[in-house]
Amino acid sequence: MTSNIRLKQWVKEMVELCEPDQVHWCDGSQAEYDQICSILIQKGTFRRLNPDLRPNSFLCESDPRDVARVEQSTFICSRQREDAGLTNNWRDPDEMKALLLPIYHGCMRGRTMYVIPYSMGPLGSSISQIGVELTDSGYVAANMRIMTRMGKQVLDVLGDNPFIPCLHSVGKPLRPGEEDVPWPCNPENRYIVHFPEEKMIWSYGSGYGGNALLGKKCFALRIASVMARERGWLAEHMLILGLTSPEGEKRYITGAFPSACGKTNLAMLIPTLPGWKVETVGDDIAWMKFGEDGRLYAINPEFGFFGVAPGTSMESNRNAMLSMRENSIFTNVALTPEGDVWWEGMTPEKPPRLTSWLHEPWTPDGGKPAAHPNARFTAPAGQCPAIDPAWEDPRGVPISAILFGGRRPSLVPLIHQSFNWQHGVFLGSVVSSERTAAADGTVGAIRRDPFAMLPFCGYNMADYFAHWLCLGNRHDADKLPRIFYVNWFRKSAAGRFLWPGYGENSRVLKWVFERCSGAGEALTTPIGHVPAPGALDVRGLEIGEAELAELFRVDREGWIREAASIREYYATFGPRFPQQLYEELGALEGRLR
Ligand code: GTP
Ligand code: SPV
Ligand code: MN
Repeated sequence: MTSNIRLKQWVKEMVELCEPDQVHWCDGSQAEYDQICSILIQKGTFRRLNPDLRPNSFLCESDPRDVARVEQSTFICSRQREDAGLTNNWRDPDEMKALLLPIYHGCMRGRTMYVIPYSMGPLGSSISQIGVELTDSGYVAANMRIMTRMGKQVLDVLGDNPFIPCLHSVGKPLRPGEEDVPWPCNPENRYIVHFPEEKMIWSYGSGYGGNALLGKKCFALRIASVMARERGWLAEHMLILGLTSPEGEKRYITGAFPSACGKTNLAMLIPTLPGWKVETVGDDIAWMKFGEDGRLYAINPEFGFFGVAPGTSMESNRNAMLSMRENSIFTNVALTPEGDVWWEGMTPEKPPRLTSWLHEPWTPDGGKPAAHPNARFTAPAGQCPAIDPAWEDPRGVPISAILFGGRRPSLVPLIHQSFNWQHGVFLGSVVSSERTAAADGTVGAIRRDPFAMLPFCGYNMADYFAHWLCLGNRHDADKLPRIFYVNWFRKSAAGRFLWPGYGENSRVLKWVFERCSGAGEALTTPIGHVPAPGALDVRGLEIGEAELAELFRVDREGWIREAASIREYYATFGPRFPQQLYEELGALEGRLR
C-alpha cells in the first residue's frame, strides 16, 4: 500500500464516513482493469463489444438524467465569496461541509470504495501533480485508468508528500439485499464541490465525465488554476498541437475553445495542405510554465481522451477514430447488431437498425438520435496515430501561439491576430460561444465564456484576467506566444457554415505559423490583424470569392454593438476587474469610430 501517513489517515476517515463494504487500493495493472470491467459486465453497466471489431472495448449507457456536466451544481467554496467571484456558485466551506457530511454518511454501503492514486502529467515531471480519488464507481475506476497515469507507481513517486484528496460517490447506497441498477446516481442531490484553499474536491450524485473523473475538470482546471495563480503558471482548457512545415520547422500551438467547440478535432487534424503535419500533445487541458529560456512550456496532464463521439468519423477525425479502435470505453453511443458502436455522423449512411443509447430499438425514420449528443469515447492517448513524440516529455513543449475561439454564427471572422499580449488577453476575456450539449442548459444560446474557462476557473475571474496580464510583464516579452482568435462556425445568410473546417483548418494554422516567423501578410483592422488578400493559402479549396470576403468581413456597426455588449459584460465583474482591459475596450471603441 503506502507509507504516506496523511493518505492512510484520510482513507481511514473517509471509510468511516462513507461505510463501503470493501476497500480496493488500485495498483493500475491490466489484470485489475480486466477484473473491474468484468464486475461492470456482471452488473449490467458494461457490455463487451465484439472483440473482432473493437477489441477489449466496452459500451456503457448512463442514466438518462446523468449525461453531462452540471454547472448549476458546481461550487467553489473559498473562505471569502469574492475569491470565488461572480461567475462561480459560491458556498461557505464550513456550511458546505455541514451540508454534505450527513449526505456522505453511509453513502457507499453495499459498494466497494476504490482508492485511485493518479498523476496529472508524466510521472516525476516537475510540472506534474498527484491526486488520490476515492470512488464507489467501478466505471470511474476504469475510466481513470485510461485518462490518468494511475496505480502503484504513483504511490511510489508520491512517497510521504502531500496529494490532492478527491472524494467521489454516486450517492446511491444499497440496503442489504437491494439490487443495484446499471448506472447508480442521485440526480436530485448532485454536488461538485471544490475547496480551493484546502485544495480538496468532493463530488456527489453523478457518475458522468467531468462530474466524476475528478482528475480532469475538478483538479486539472479548477484546483490547478488556483495553484497556478499562486505559483505563476497557467492551467488552461486548451488543446496542444505540434505543427511542422514542409521545410521541417516545428512550432507548438495551444487552443482554448469552449466544450464541444473543436479542440479534439484541431488537436488531431490531418492537414489538407501538402507537406504540412500536425501532431497531438493534448486535446483538452494544458498546464504551462515558463522555462529558463523565457519561453512558455506546456504539458498535457492527461493520459487519455474523453472525446465527443457524435460528428466523429474517418472523414472528420481519422486520428480520433483510430485512437479508439481498441482498449476503449464508449458512453451513451448506439450499439450495432454486429456488436460495434455507432453515432450520428460516424458514417455517411445511417445503419438500418440499432439499439439506441436509451436501450431502445432504433431505425433511421424514428426521428430520435441514436446516440446522446454528449456521448463520449474514452481512449488511451498513446493509441493516437498522430501522437507527438514529445507528448510525455516532462519539460513540456515550447508554445509559439495561443488560439482562442468559439461558435459564433456571425460577426467574428475566421481568424484575427491580437496587436500584443494585453490585447490578446482582451480577446481571451471576451470569448463567446453558442452553448453545447457538453453541459446542462439551452443548446445554441450565446454566452460569454472567457478563455473557455467560465465553468472551470477555480477563483475570481477578474483575478484570473489580472494573472494573465501579469504574466505578460516580462523583460523578454518578445518570447511570449502570439495570440489569435479563430471562428470555424461563421454562417451564411442561408445558415450554412462558410468555412469547411476540420482538415482545412490547416490553412489557418499555416498563416499562424507564418505570423510567428515574422512572415505572413496581414491587414490591420479595428479588431486586429487579418490575413491580407491572398495571404491565406486557399489553393485547391473550392470556396467562392464572396464566401472568403464574408469570412473576413469586419462589420463596423456589428462590432460597435459587440463593444457595447462587452462593456456591459465587463461591468458585471465588480471592483477587482483589471483596468488594462477597460483600456483595451476603449481602444477598440476608438478604432471603430
Ligand atoms: P470537449 O471535449 O467538450 O471540451 O470538446 P472539444 O472542444 O474537444 O470539441 P470536439 O473537437 O469534440 O468537437 C465538437 C463538435 O464540433 C463535433 O461535433 C465536431 O464535429 C464539431 N467540429 C469540430 N471542428 C469543427 C470545424 O472545424 N468545423 C465545424 N463545422 N465543426 C467542427
Ligand atoms: C468538457 O465539457 O469540456 C469536456 C467533457 O471535456 S467533461 O470531461 O465532461 O468535462
Ligand atoms: Mn473540455
